[in-house]
Parts: sequence; C-alpha cells; structure tokens
Amino acid sequence: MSVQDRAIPASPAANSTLVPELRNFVDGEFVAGDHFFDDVNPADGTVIARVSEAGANVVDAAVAAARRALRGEWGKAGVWQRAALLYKIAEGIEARFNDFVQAESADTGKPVALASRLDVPRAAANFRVFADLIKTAGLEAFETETPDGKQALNYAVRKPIGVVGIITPWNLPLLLLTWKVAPALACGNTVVVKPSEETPASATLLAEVMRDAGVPSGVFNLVHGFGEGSTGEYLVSHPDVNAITFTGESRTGAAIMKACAPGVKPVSFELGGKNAAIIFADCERDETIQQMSDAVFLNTGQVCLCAERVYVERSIFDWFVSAMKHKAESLQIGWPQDRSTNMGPLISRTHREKVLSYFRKARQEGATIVTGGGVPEFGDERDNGFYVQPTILTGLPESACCVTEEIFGPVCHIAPFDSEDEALAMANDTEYGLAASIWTSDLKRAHRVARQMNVGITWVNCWFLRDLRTPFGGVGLSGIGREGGVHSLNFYSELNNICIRL
Ligand code: NAD
Ligand code: 6OD
Repeated sequence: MSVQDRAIPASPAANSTLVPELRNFVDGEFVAGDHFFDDVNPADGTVIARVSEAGANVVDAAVAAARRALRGEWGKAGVWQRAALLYKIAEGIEARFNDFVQAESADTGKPVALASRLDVPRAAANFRVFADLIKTAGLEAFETETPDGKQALNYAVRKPIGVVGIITPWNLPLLLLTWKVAPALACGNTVVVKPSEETPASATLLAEVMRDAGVPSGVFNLVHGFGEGSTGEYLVSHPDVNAITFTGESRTGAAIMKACAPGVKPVSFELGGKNAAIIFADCERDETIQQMSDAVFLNTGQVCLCAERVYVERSIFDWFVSAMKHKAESLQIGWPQDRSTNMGPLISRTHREKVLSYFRKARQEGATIVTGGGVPEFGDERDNGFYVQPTILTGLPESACCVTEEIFGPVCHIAPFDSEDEALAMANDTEYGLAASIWTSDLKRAHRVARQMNVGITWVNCWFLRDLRTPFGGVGLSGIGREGGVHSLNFYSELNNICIRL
C-alpha cells in the first residue's frame, strides 16, 4: 500500500505521526516538490495531510510529460480505445467509492451523505457520459456548389487541442475536476490538473485510479499548490499549455485571462454567481420549500448555483419566509461522518471570516436577521471547525452589498415583489448571470419568464437538476463559453475543415 493509498483519517483529529503525504503525479509517478503545506479538516481544524506544493520545475515536468504523451501511444488511440479507458476510470472510481467519499468529506467537511449522493456518483457519471458522447459524435459535413456548377464536399474533423491545463475550486472538488478531465481525455488531449489547495485529496485518489486503469504515463498529470505566485500561475502562464479551463471566482478568472493573453490561449471559464429564485404565489408550496431549502443551504451554500437572492410574490411572502426559517432551523449541523448530518462547516477559517463579515454588513445595512447570523456552539472539537448558522435575511434594499455580492455561504436575502415585470427586473439586475430558478404552476408564465432571464441556465420548479448533455456556463461575470455535451467536445478539440472539390 503506497502512502497515497492510505485513507485520510476521519474526524476527530488525526494523530500527526500518521498524517499522510499527498504528492504530485507526473508522468505516471507520484513525486514530491520542495515544500509542503497543510490540508485542514474544516469540521475540527485538524491537519489531515501534508501536501507537496509543485514548484515551477514540477509544473514544467508535468507539461513536458503531457506533451510527450501526445506524441506516444495516446496520440494514436482511436475514439473507441479512449472511450474504453474512460469507462475503466468510471469503474475505478466506483471500486473505491468509500475512499473517495471519505477523502472528499474530510477535505471539505461536507456530509458523507452528500458526497455519497452527489459528488462521487457524478464523478463516475462524468467519465461515462463523455465516453458515450465521443463515440456517438458525428462529423459536420456540407455539400457545396462550386462557381463552375460542380460540387465540393466540406467536412470537419476533430483533433485534440493538445495539453490542457485544468484549474478547479474546493466546493465540489471531484465533481468539478472530472467534469473537465473526462471530456478533455475523450477528445484525445493530455491534461495537467491543479485542484484547489484546500481540497487535494480526491484528485490524488483520482491519480491512483488513472494509474490503476492503465492510463498511459503523462496523459493525466496532477500538480498541487496555490494560485498567484505558485502552481496555478505557473500552469496558466506556461507557454507549452494549449488551453486553460477554469472554475472558480470571477476575479481569479480575470487574472488567468491576463496570463493567457500573450499566448492567445483558448479559455473556458465557469465563475461566480449571485443567483435569483422567483417564487410565484401559484407555486406548488411543499415541493418549492423542500427544493428551495437545498437551493440555499446545500453544501453549506457553497455551490455556485445556490440562490442567494429570493424574490417572492407579496401574497405568500410571510408564509415563505416562515417556512424557510423552519427549514433552516431543522437542518442537522454536525460531524460530516454522521449520516444524519445535512449541513457541515464552511471550507476554511478565512472563508468563514468572509461570510461572517457579510452577516455584520447585513446588520449595518439594516437587515432583519430572520434566523442565524452567527456561529453555532457545540461544546466539543467542532468549535475549532468553521461552522456558521444557516441564515435568512430580509428587509435590505437591492443596492445592499449582501444583495449584490456573492457570499458563498448558507445565506439568502428574501424580498417581496408585486408583478412579474418587477421580479424580472430585480432578478436580472446583477453583473453575474449563472443560474436562476422559477417556481410556478403556470406553464405559459414559466416559458415567458425563463426566456427573459439573463443567465446560462434557468430551472423551472427544480434546482441543480443536471443533464450532462446540455450547455452549462454563465454570462457576464459568471463565465466564458459553455461546457456540457457537444459544447465540451467543441472546447476540448480543434475542428479542421476539409474541403474537397469533387
Ligand atoms: P478561486 O478562484 O479562489 O480558486 C479556484 C482555483 O484557482 C484554485 O485551484 C486556486 O488555487 C486557483 N487560482 C487562484 N488564483 C490563481 C491564479 N492567479 N492563477 C491560477 N490559478 C489560480 O475559487 P474558490 O474560492 O476555490 O471557489 C469558489 C468560487 O468558485 C466561487 O466564486 C464560486 O461561485 C465559483 N464556482 C463557480 C462554478 C461554476 O460552475 N460557475 C462552480 C464552482 C465554483
Ligand atoms: O453540474 C455541473 O456540471 C457543474 N459544473 C456544477 C457547478 C456547480 C458549482 O458549484
């Protein structure tokens, strides 16, 4: 059993002498860099692993290995061979299902129940869906009339872009990483991935799965480390990386875009959100409350798609606020390992400081704190963790910073509206444009309102219901481009059009 194979200890604290080392994975080997940093369990603040930070030399080696692999057997592998490998990777993830659940939960503090239901199954699904898709993707073809009355045939072939740099955040670490790795490999690229410094464990397990599935050396490389002035910056500015796909904060996206500009590297960005939900009086009430509770509090509100702005038709406003208050107060906040826990801590002390600062600003701006607004007390090691209370605000003007800025915690502001037009105007009054949800029994209204939302995805009477073949992405500060289905295949490949005069 390698160091990498050792399970990350669950809470309470790991004995420091048993703390595992998480290493980079370059050219089929686990390698250490010069420095190590701590991987902290947000449920109790204990150090659960030491992580090897990849310096510029390790990033160089990873990119060089990825380049060599493109010229080797992987570069010659056909679509069916690549798809077969993707299925094996999916099986490898499922074979180590519990290891992944434990790793993801220990790194993020998310309840094991959530990781078992969402993160790990989606990781396997990402590989299966893109294996299916690449096998069935057709070629674009046109018959063309020539000026002299004859014919030509145009058809486009897909080629890999080359070495793809993949940078991902900490909120859904494995889900979001595999959402990009799977289509990149399906299209025949090689990858260098950098997971968030907060959540290195599941990506390290994925490297083991890649190795055990027989992925050729250099096709999947993993580098650990930070962003600016560290591994992330080395990767995005590396001249031999052909494209960057990134999920994270909008301002990080802006910095990455600058770094990519000199090489005119294609970028795909899935960024922040300040998502609205519009609740009409004719909504199906029980179902709406049930799902809105997830839309606000799932993963401790740390999902880019979470609704932080909720607009409710005035006639049901009081009912809605009180039903959401009840939901918030019924959440089981606790140890992630406890199967009955449905809300864990925030990712880090720093992030908790940010969320608490918004609670303070809300008070200063005159909000009513309907529930929450503070830190829960447990009387045990969890008091060293990074928990906050699920929080509901009302009474703020639309210009308040809690209504305009992404908080990324278990918190929403609820405001009343009197007309469809007013709701739409408030919902669209944002620089972001990732997701929205509409809750109504009136189908005509659902279609009408959904079309007018300035976002990448609008859910009607549901939230975070995903079909991986559909376009996913955002407008404005929420991103550039779309991934999902053929949109992923288009980003991760170059189309070469061939025109033959017949
Ligand atoms: P972040 O932008 O701070 O970090 C994301 C990744 O970028 C990390 O791996 C980090 O190390 C790296 N990074 C940071 N600076 C860098 C730089 N200068 N160069 C290269 N890499 C750099 O984001 P986060 O705090 O990890 O995640 C939370 C944010 O992600 C929220 O804003 C959330 O909305 C967003 N998000 C968006 C989506 C989406 O699909 N649109 C999904 C999940 C999260
Ligand atoms: O479901 C997905 O594919 C996806 N990219 C979800 C993003 C969630 C944001 O936190």
